[in-house]
Formats: sequence, C-alpha cells, structure tokens
Amino acid sequence: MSMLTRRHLLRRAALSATAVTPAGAALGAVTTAAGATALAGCQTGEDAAPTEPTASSAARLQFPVNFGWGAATSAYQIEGAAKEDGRGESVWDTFSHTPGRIRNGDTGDVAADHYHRYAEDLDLMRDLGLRSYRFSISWPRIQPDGTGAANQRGIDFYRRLVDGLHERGISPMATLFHWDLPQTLQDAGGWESRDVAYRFADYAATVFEALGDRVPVWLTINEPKTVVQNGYLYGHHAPGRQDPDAAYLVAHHLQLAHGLAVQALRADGGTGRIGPAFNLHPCYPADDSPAAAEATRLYDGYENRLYLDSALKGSYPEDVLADLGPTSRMVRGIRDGDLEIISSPVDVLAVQYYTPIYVTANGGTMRRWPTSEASWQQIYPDGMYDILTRVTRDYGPIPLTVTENGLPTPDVLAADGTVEDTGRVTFLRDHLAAAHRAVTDGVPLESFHVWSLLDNFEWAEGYDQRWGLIYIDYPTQRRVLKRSAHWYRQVIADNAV
Ligand code: IFM
Repeated sequence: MSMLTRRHLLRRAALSATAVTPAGAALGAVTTAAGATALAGCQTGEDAAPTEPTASSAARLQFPVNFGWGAATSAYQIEGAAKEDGRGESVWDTFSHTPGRIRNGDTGDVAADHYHRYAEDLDLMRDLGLRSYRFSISWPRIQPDGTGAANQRGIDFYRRLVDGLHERGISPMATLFHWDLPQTLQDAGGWESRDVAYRFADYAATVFEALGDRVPVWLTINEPKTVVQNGYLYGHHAPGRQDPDAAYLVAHHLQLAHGLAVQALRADGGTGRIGPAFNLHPCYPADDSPAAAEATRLYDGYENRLYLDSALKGSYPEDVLADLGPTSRMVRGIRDGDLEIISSPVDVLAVQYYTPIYVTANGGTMRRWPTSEASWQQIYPDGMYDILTRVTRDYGPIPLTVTENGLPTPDVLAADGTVEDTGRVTFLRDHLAAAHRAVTDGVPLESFHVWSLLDNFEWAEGYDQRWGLIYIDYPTQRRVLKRSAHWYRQVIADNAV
C-alpha cells in the first residue's frame, strides 16, 4: 500500500476522531457558471479553484413536470421496535449497545417509533405533498438470522407501509440494505466473507417476491463507501473495525452483492427499476500544484470511481488497484466474472451529496467552506451541480435520482409549537437551485429526496444531531413540522424553488 494511501487513511482516521460520520469525502469538480462544460469530475487543473457558493435567488426555478419530490429515511434510524415481531439483531444493535460507541449511549431501540407510528407518518408525507418516499428494509426483520425463510410479520409491516404509500399517492422507493447486517452474518465473517454477498442476493430475492409488485424503484446498497470507511477504516460505525486491508475487500464484496441483487431482480422477472445508491463527493485540489492535482486524482479514485467505475463500466480504477497493490486482500479477492456481475445493467443511479473535499499536495485535506453541525460537512451547493454533471459526463445519460441531501441544524421546539430551522431552508433552496442548473444543462435528474423526513438516530452521533424536516420530540414522540417542512410543501406545490 502506497504512502499516499496511508496518508489518505490517516487523514480519514483524524477526521473520524472529530466525529466524521457518513461517508466521507469526495472528489469532484469545480464549477460555477452554468456552462455544460463545467465538469464535475475530479478537477486537477489550475482553473479548478472554487468560487463562492451559489447565491440565493428570488427567481422561481421551475422543475420538470412530474419531478419526484421526496424525502428519505432508513430502517434502523427511525423504526425502533427492535425486538418486536420476530426481528433479529443487527450489527447496529450490537454496536449501539456497546458502551462508548454512541454519543450519550443512545441506541435505535425506540428511535422515532416509526414501526408503530407509520400511519401517522404516512399522513404527514401526504400532507407535505410528497411524490416519492425512500425508505429501507431491515434485513433482520425479513430474515432474523440472515438466511432462510421470510419472517412473515416483517414482510407484513413493509406491505402495510407500501400499501399506505400507494393509498396516499406516494411512490415507494425501497433500499434493500442501509447498514443493518444481521448479527449472525457478522459472526460468520460479515462483509469480509464472500458468502455474505450471496446471502444478500437470497434476501433480495425474498423481498422481491414479497413486495416486487408494489415497489417501482429498488436501491441495492446504501453508501457502500460508508461501510468501508466508517465501519472498517475508522471504526466509528458498526462493526467498529480499523483494518484497511479488510476494508477494501469489504468494498469488493459490497459491490458484488449489489450486482447479484440486480441479477436477482431480473431473474424474478421483476418490472421494477433498480440501481445502486452512492454517496459521491466532488474532490478539488486545494492549490494549483501538480502534486495536489495528482493527489486529488487518486483521492477521487477511492471516494468515487471505485464504486462508479465498477458498477457502471465493469472495471475498477487502475490507479486505485495499483495503490492498493497486488497483495492486498481486495485485489486477491477479485475473481473471474465478478466485474460482469457488478456491472449488471441498472436502470437508475442514486446520488447522495453532502460535501466537497479539498485535497492537498501531500494527500491530506483542508476545509474551505463553513461546516454544518456535522464537522465533516462543508456547505457548498455548487458541489451538487458538479457531481451531477460529472456523473452524466463520465457515465452517460443514466437516469439519476438524488436520494439524500440535507444537514443537521440546532433545532428547538419553541413554546408556541414552532421549529424555526431557517438554515435548512437556505441549504435546501441553494442545493435545489444547483440541481436545477444541472437539469437545465442536460442532466437526467428524475427526483430529489431530502435527508431526512424525520429527526432520527444519526449513527455514532445518536440523537444529538437533528436532520429531519419533521421534528421528533423524543420523550412524547410528538411530530412537529419544522419551518423547512412548510417551505418544502410549497416547493412541491409550485414545482419550483
Ligand atoms: O444519516 C445518514 C444516512 O444514514 C446515510 N447518509 C448520510 C446521512 C447523514 O449522515
């Protein structure tokens, strides 16, 4: 493993000490003006210096007819009911119950109690006017031990949820895996075990069989990079490992699992569309030096191309493979035919954008923009434009959906029952304006999902950070629409920001 890789890993480890949570950084590109030539890729040249973020504008930006306005959640972060109706344990049950792992010792045992309050939450979605709801299915609710026959009570819950969405005119978008691996499979090696990719395909087939007639869009694995980096490099996510060699073998097995699930849907004769969900980050050189350009290129390989190239081009980036080296567990773990499986044709690509990354000449990173309450997140709306246009430029006109974008804000429930999260309104307006600019420049963006619908369990941060459009008063589980929710309802009604 090269020096650059080691610096990359060390940089990430340092970030994690200050509570990096989600996946990481990105390498993207820089752009500002509306030119279609503004590539959002990994820019390494002199003209890559970022400019001021997009200014807010009073002009209305109309989105395409039938644009899929949505919001997103995931199972472990909102459902609670951790021990009900036959649900098995996941790695996140184990991790969150391990002292010292989660801020304030929080767990997902109750979370937003969505498992019991889903009907109320569906009504709130309808009241907001959502057209799309992206949620995840809990593997240990469907297969408590990660294999074998389906737990009917688990299936029934998601059936009720999906039926409730249709009754309210909201289109379901289901993620098969949002990090809650059954603990039994972790005990058998977790994602380091190639066999787990095949167990995932079996689980996916079970879900398609049960819900395939009611779910039009499937996403396979949420943010494989976060599992790789936070779970296996820095160890502040489940399963809490710090083993770079294992991390990239895990990356390969997650990609393999993705491809096998795509094939399972096709084998099932499913009519639904399917694709991966990647958190992508535009990476920019921190200065004009050739060394920064070179370091940015490799950084982009680890952050973006490792996942995009394998799924959409059928190859891993040569620079990353060379950097990992021929004796790495990942490189040794790639078998003939794997990349054909991984690049099984998909119908849609889900992009999750939170932050840019600025890479220094020595392979480190630096902060250029203000951060949110999440110290890893620099607020840079133009990065949304850059990453969307880069994906279209580099990977062709595959339909895109933004499945996550948002930030945590210091929300307080006032005595008059309001929550004034004006920072979230500004953030979403500016990021939607950037997405609109990408659409204007030809990006086939179909939908946009705010992260998140509800305040929820933010992994290592517990309940400390609030990411929702809807405030959860955890002691009472009362739901309160924040100012941003009212604003978003108007955006949806107007089909414009
Ligand atoms: O809460 C997470 C989500 O589970 C995955 N993407 C990033 C979000 C914010 O950190």
